[in-house]
Amino acid sequence: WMRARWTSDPCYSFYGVDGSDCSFLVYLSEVEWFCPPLAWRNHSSTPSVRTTPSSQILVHVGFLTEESGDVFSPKVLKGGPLGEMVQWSDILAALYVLGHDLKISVSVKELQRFLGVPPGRGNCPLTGRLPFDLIYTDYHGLQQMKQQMGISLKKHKCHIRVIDSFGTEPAYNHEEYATQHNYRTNWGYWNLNCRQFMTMFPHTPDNSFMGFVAEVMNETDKRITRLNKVDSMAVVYGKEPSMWKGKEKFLAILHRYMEIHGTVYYEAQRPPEVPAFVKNHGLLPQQELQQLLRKAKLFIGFGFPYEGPAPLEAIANGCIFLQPKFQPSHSSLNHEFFRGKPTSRQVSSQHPYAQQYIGRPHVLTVDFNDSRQFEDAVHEVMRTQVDPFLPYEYTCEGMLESALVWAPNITAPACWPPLSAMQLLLAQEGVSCVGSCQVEGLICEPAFFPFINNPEAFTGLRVHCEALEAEVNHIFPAVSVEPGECFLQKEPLLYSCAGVQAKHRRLCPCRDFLRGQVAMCKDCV
Ligand code: U2F
Repeated sequence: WMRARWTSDPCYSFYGVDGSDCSFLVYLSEVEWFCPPLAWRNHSSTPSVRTTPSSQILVHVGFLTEESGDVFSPKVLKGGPLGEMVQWSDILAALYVLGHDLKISVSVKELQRFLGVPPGRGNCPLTGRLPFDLIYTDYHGLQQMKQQMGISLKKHKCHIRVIDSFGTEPAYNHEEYATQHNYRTNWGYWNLNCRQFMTMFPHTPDNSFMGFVAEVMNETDKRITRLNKVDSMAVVYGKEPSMWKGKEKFLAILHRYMEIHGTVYYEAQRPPEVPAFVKNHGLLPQQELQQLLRKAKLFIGFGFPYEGPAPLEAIANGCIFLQPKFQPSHSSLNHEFFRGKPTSRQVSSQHPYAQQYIGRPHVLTVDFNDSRQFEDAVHEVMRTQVDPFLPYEYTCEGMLESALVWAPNITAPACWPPLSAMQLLLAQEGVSCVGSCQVEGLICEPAFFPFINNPEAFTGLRVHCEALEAEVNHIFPAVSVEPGECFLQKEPLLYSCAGVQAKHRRLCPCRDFLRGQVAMCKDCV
């Protein structure tokens, strides 16, 4: 059986990143799992996390720079995306609390200064060492770093972490493979290790799950909230008028039973185009939005925005989240919003995390086109009593705990996740490892792929191989249905939980996870 040892470099648990200053050792005969003190959960009070040496970290927020076309910042106070802002502030807070030394840049000028690139001299290789242990950025920032650092970006790429809300799958990330197999998109093909992409929700385990924080109530506030809940009060999820367009039919049904509130941005001269029966508060400051959610019973989404923080905040404030099921699922293949995003992920509802990881009684996911189903759901909301709820991974402690995984002190070798957590499965034909592990109540763990990419793994699953070959394909290791040909993975960057293809059964390394903390397994704590 293969066993591994990690070197103490920034790619501590990343495999096979070539042409960079990272190295990863795999030994066949030796095992050494290094366990950092993850005694977090055993602490009766908040543990001190400032006990390890700090890392020098640059946080370059690309989407806020003028040079990225300023697509976000002018809109944030007018109903535009705030979800990313929520996540960036929590990343900064988490890294700071973990004791790291932070520098923050929101312009290319600052980026140049921090990297030591002389002004006006972009696209030059950096001379000397990179002045940071890690750089957190986004796709806009990555592009800017490439312009500034030229070919030395490749050399230092292991030090980069990319905040990527919707995720990047391995097939889209591998430049040559993406180009040859039609996976090339606007954003992908950086040849990073996919664990370097960090998502807002645990979309595909090929990426790292970073999350954000929503506020939890203390017991007194929970009691008061329970007493003050108004069963017939609904808040609509949508701070831009466009999010309400074409939803008149649902609003009319809802209005038969509930008082409808909105937080739609508007300018004094031009009130928003929402029906007159809606009580619109305008875009609210966080605190006031929380108060509104504490009174409301229902938080209702009409399909957009996808996968934002607000539904978790609403559920944490004791609301039930009612959302549309997407049939068929939305994805980069059939929906404008996802087109060009480096993922084939099938988005089954407005908020798949809420649907899959939270569910009833806090989350109702129904077909809105079926008026009967919709109306039944509204009735269910009104008669169901729920307590405020927040999955642990979105609490302060939970985010810090998973931050020990995604932002460990890089001088400390990691033990995560221990191989003892692995459960190997043979997927059904045409099913991904994400899906196969999920059916068993498990999660696919890409860090285990190197350990199952061998003939013994097929034998262990009682797969009889007529032939065995190693090839470059994002669904391998796998076995073809006919005539039982087994394939190993030749390119470690293409190990993929998400990959799927008809006529093949994939070998899937799954692991268990803690309820409410998907980054952790039972043996991890
Ligand atoms: C998502 O971004 P959004 O900004 O549209 O996400 P939301 O869930 O609507 O809200 C983000 C934050 O805005 C806050 C709310 C959330 O913390 O409490 N807020 C507020 O302070 N006052 C108000 O009146 C209403 C909301 C998503 F996160 C991104 O991944 C997507 O790219 C984006 C697509 O547009 O949607």
